[in-house]
Amino acid sequence: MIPSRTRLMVAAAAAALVSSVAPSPRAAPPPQAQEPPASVRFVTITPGEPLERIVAKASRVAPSPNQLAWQEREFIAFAHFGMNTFTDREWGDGKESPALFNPTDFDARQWVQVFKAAGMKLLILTAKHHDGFCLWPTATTTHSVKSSPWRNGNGDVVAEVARACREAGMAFGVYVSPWDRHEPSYGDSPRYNELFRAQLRELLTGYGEIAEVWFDGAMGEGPNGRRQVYDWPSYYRVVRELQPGAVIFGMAPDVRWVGTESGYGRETEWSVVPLTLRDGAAPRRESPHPLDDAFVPGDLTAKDLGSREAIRTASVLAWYPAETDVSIRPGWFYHAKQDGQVKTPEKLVDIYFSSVGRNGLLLLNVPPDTRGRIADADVTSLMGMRAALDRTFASPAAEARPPQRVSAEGGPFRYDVPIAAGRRFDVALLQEDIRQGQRVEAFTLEVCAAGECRAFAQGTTIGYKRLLRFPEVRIDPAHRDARLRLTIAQTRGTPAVSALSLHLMAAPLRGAPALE
Ligand code: FUL
Repeated sequence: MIPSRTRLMVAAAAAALVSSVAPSPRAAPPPQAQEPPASVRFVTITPGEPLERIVAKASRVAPSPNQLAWQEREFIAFAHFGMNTFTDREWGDGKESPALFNPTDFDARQWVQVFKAAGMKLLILTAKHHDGFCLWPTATTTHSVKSSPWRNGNGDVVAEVARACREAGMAFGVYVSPWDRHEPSYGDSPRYNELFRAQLRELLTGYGEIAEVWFDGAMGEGPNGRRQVYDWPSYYRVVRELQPGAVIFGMAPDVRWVGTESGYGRETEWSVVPLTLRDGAAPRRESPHPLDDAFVPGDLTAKDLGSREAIRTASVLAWYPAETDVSIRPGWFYHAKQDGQVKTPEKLVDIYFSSVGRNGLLLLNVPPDTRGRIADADVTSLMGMRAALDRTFASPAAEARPPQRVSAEGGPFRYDVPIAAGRRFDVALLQEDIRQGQRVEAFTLEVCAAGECRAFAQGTTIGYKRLLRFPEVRIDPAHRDARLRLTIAQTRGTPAVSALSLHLMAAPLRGAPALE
């Protein structure tokens, strides 16, 4: 939806089957791994450095504490709500009368109850979209809830949503559009930058802890015909000062847009990617946010962001993980005419496997309606998705956290996990301990029983989490020695596999029971 983005559809694909391989002998445990070098948030590469050294450097890049906390949330909610909800539009032009904003039965607690039951861990609210209408009673403009009939102009959507989140133990975040089609100062760069920082300050001081600040790159002409030059580093400074625990999404160096709004991430998704820095600017090593002043915002939409080929020519490699945003409906905002087009539980499960299951974070938008509530159709789909995921992951056919490494000396890294006789599975879950970085480049999964191993799935990157689906495999009830074997064929140094398990996919439950 934003002009600078190229839409890129990455189709979901089942893991390819590979042919059977000969059994490998039971290997002796590997020698004690050497103490890994300390991990870092970024590395710089000097021109002409050999690829092997670049790869070794890449293997040391790891998330900041904020990035780690963000990644562990896995599945989070987006709520597009505002003027567009009442005008039935996706992008307002800023000329809308505040009189139009009037939810009839606003209930932030109902949103949070639904999102929590769906397993989402954070809620990001569109505090201001491109039309400039502010959902909080800001002092910076009259174009806000204060001028609306809702709660006689005494309402504050941001406060009610923040409170509902706090009460339910859900983290809270804000989308604040820098592009503002209402604000007269937009395009008068210094003046608007000042106003935007003031809006940020209000949002980041008045509503408790903010876990994520969402900046997209949409931008247009100001009313005076001039183009607004955003002072990004000054925006980051406000966030860093007022909410040191927050990550900044999008036009900032913490979390990147995955590059598509389909909900499908890349099959090979690296969290360590090359970054472009401003000419002559260098990262500030001593800072907790070393890239803020040098970072050049932009969308990374290429198919390959982090392979050996992609990092070969990098000058800086940083931990910059992907957030996958998608809406449960065709639009980002609620439109009654789309009530019949809410994504099914099956589709949502597919999206989950293709976002969380591809080393990304899933940011699923569920737009509240003109009442100010989540509509029934959306609730039903979300609950169906949750039930299917819970049932799929409830009783693994095999599980180890972390799995035991059994590689022979000098051979590829191998891990073995016992599988109970008679079990069936068609899903594999793999995780790397990303506190140490992201290292695995290629792996194969085999099932070994009665002296034979058969490969049933393979993949490239793992990262924080990798989910693979494949045709069902069934362990013969007579095979009491069955084992799952993970072989890492290519890696950037010693891998740290933290979880490995097998599951049987549950059929998504249509018409799952509604919330009480
Ligand atoms: C984009 C916006 O233009 C869309 O309206 C929506 O908010 C999407 C999540 O981000 O940049």
